Amino acid sequence: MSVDVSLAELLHAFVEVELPAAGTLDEAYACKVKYLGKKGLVTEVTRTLGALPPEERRTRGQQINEAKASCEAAYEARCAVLRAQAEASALGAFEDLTWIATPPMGTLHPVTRTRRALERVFGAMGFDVVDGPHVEFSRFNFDDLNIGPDHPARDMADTFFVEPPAGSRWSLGDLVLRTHTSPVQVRTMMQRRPPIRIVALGTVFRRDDDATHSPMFHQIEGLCIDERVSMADLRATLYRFVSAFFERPLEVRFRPSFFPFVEPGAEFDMQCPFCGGKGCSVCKGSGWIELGGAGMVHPAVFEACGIDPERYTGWAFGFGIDRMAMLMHQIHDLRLLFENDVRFLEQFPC
Ligand code: FA5
Repeated sequence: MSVDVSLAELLHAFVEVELPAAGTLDEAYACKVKYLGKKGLVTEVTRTLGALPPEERRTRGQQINEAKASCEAAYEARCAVLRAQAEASALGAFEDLTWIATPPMGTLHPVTRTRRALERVFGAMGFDVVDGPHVEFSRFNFDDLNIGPDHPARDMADTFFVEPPAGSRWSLGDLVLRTHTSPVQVRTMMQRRPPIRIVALGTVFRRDDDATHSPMFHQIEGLCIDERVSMADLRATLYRFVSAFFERPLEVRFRPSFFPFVEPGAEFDMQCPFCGGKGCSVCKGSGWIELGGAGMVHPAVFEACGIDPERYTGWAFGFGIDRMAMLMHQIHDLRLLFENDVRFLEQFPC
């Protein structure tokens, strides 16, 4: 806006200094009167117009009108702020007499909700939900799953070993915090005879710690054993699961991979439930989301568990529950799930 210096100074004093200093609506109004009232400072400037030559009068008049409009706008804006402040402090002073009757409600943790949803879907598909201990025998966690003594997963760098109680018959190295839910496969095969159709969900532990890896996390394991069970059944089951879980038909694909306890082994992806496979920010444009590992139960595992590999075949799969919760709730850092910050957790009301 083009105004001469004195008009500019008046404008500055009103808009930048006196109006912001007004702490109440009354003070703001007094300030307005001082500048824009009948005897106000800006109005005084208007009175000088008559003494000007006609050609200057026009330009000057326009400048004064613009200055007045700016003052009015600044006044309205300041009043809006003061009104909001007055309202907020009136609310703050208000005592909510119903508060005692409505204490804050707890909600289920997003991982618990995801875990229960998984149990519901697999339960409806005919799977028994079974459990296993967190402190596990190395034998069940590794050996019986065909993970040999030299396998890198056994390394102290990956596994939390548990010191056996003094005087027990176990030596250091015999007990671990389970590194996956797959030892529940072993326990189940040792306890039950086929046909077997179970899922095991629970906490697992690894020496891992970053935005996508936690030292304590959750997995789900699926196991199906019967005569003539095939990789095609596995794929159909995973297809039915993801479609039921996300309530829309979603494709599943396998990529060849290696896990010592399955042969053949695969990693499996599902079509992105957010874009239906077209590509979006969640699936990073690929249309697919990695879920976990799967494959046909290795004959060596059957033998270790006393199941006849000539008669039975089986498949197994496993994936991370926390990653599924992150996907469902669009959480980008896994660690948020375990920091127990109420401000984060209360964003997931039941
Ligand atoms: C396994 O743990 C196999 N037991 C899965 C399996 C079961 C394969 C049956 C074949 C047959 P993996 O190490 O890839 O596989 O872990 C499976 C999933 O757990 C991963 O896809 C990932 O979603 C999740 N996961 C792995 N490490 C972490 C971690 N540190 N924090 C959070 N999630 C993790």
